[in-house]
This record gives sequence, C-alpha cells and structure tokens, in this order.
Amino acid sequence: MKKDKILVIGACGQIGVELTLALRKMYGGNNVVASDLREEHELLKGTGPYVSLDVMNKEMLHVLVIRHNITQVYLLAAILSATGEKNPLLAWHINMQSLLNVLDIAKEEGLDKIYWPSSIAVFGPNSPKETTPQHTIIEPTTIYGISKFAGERWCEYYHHRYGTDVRSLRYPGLISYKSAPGGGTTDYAVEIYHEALDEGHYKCFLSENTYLPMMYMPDAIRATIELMEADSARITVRSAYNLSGMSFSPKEIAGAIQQHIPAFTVSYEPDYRQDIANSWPQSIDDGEAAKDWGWQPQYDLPKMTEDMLKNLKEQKG
Ligand code: NAD
Ligand code: AKB
Repeated sequence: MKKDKILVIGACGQIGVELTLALRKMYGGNNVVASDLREEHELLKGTGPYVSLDVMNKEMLHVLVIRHNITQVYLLAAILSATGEKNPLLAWHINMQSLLNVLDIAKEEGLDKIYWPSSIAVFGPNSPKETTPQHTIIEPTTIYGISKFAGERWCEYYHHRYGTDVRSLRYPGLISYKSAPGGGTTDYAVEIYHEALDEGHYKCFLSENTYLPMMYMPDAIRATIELMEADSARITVRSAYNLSGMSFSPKEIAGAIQQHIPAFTVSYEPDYRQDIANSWPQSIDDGEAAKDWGWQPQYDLPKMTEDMLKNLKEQKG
C-alpha cells in the first residue's frame, strides 16, 4: 500500500464514485477521504471515510486538509456544460473558485499532487473539428468551456510559478453505469442505454449525425491513474492533456444498441444542447498523452455497448 493520503472532492458524481473506489483499492480505504455536498453515494458506503464538504468554503477545506494529513487532492466538483448555460455566472464562480481554493491550499501546505479534470469543451467552433490537436485555436463558446480553459491556464501558472505538481486531462464525454452523469451535453450517451432497456425507445436531444469524442469510464479511470502515477519528469503538458477514446454519433450508438436489442427505436428532437455539441470537436488527437505517459484506450463502441448493457441489465434486475 502507498503512503499518500488522498482527498477526493466531488466524490459522489459520475467520475467521483468510480475514481474513489479505484483509489481506495490502490491506497487502502482509510487513506482516501471522499467528500461532496451531497449525501454519501451508496457504492461508497463502508469503503472509507466520508466528509460533507462545500469546496467553496476555503477555510473548511484547509482545516480538512490539515486534519487528515492530506498529500494529494482530486478536485472533481464542477458545473457541467448544459447546467452551466442555465446560470453562467454561478458556473464560472464555482468552477474557478473551487480550483483556486485547491491550488492555493496546495501551495501553502506543499501538497504532493493535485488532479483537476479539464474537458474537450475547451475547444470552440474555430478549433479544427477532426483529430483536434493538443495545441491549436482554443476559443470556447460555453461558460463551462471558458472556465475549463481558464482553469488550465491557472494549473500551468501554479506549476511554473510555485512548482505545484498539478495534472489534468481533457476528458471526452464519459459513459458509465455506476453513477449518473450530472448535467452535460454528452449525457445522452448514458441515457440512451437506460431508455433502451427501460422503454425500448429514446428521444435524443442531439441530432442523429452529431459526432462527439467519447470514452468508457474504465478507460477514463485508468487514464487518470496512469497520469497521476507517471514520473513528474515525463509530464510535459501542465495545462491539460488531450485524451481520446472513441467518436460516434447518436445514430451510431443507437445502431450498436440495436445489435443487442433489435426493436430499440430512437427519435431526434435537438434542443439548446445541439449548439453546444456543434461547437465541440468530433475527434481528438491524443498523441502527446501517448508519447509522454503511454496512453492507449481499450474500449471501442461495440465493446463498451456490450459491457454497458450487461451491467445495466444486472443492476436493473
Ligand atoms: P458530476 O456533476 O457528476 O459530479 C460533480 C460532483 O461535485 C457532484 O457529486 C456534486 O454534488 C459535487 N459538487 C458540486 N458542487 C460542489 C461543491 N461546492 N462542493 C463539493 N462538491 C460539490 O460531474 P462529473 O461528471 O463526475 O465530473 C467531474 C469532473 O470531470 C468535472 O470537473 C467535469 O467538468 C469533468 N469532466 C467530466 C466529463 C464527463 O463526461 N462526466 C467530461 C469532461 C470533464
Ligand atoms: C459535458 O457534456 O459537459 C461533459 C464534458 C464533455 O465535459 N460531459
């Protein structure tokens, strides 16, 4: 078992639950403190310490870090793209201040490592759409993307200015069955599996040929851990690494589900989230992650679909 003491903030969210469980396996349950605004997630109960925390309360966060001898923080609390457009100032405030609170405490307390995820949402309509490079035009048009881009700059700044070992990935849309997604544009790719099993029909809020970069959660968790485990000297990108898994459209994911459930049907009624999706890339070049720390995804659309449906069927009984 490793000696580090980890704090996960936003541990009850879509990524937080699975990342906390994975970290507890590696570091021991008691060495990973889970925290969130919400009640403890069912899957976390009995696996390690849980603390109720509002990351916006810097003093409370600071006390928690000192009291638990925290050496690493994983900051996952955020307002995602679709929810962010409903209250842009709140999204900006939460997404930025949470990161600044963590970075500043990391500097003051000399914490070993910080993880904070960025997103493909940093890219905008003027970025190349296909195999979007690591370094290219970045002009996000959503408040979520703007906050992620500003956050990346802050991470790089803290690293260069204060030596803070902060690491980040630009996750694509994440698909998972353990914990529900929280207000993103790519959430349709989770909902569609549930509705296929529950209703046999899904009304999609994006149009059928909207391609977006996506990733299955086991790949995302492995990428996060591989990045955090990598020797610091190998991390050449201190803003956030591009990360790629797969790319597909609603029509293609529906087709993959129909391989298992032939009677499944989908209708398309694009809403305000279509504009957000249209502003994002369709696929991502993650060559720098592959070169620096050996990133390779393991799941494609058919393999993910088989696993999602198998696990959701078990879950739903
Ligand atoms: P989520 O919304 O599912 O979970 C976020 C968690 O943070 C929630 O449990 C929420 O209760 C908690 N939270 C919110 N405000 C808080 C506060 N003030 N104090 C403490 N906790 C608070 O989000 P997620 O999908 O798990 O995303 C985690 C991170 O990954 C975010 O930074 C998000 O931008 C990023 N990301 C996610 C995806 C994705 O597809 N899920 C893709 C790209 C990037
Ligand atoms: C969202 O859709 O907002 C997230 C993301 C891609 O960052 N899933």
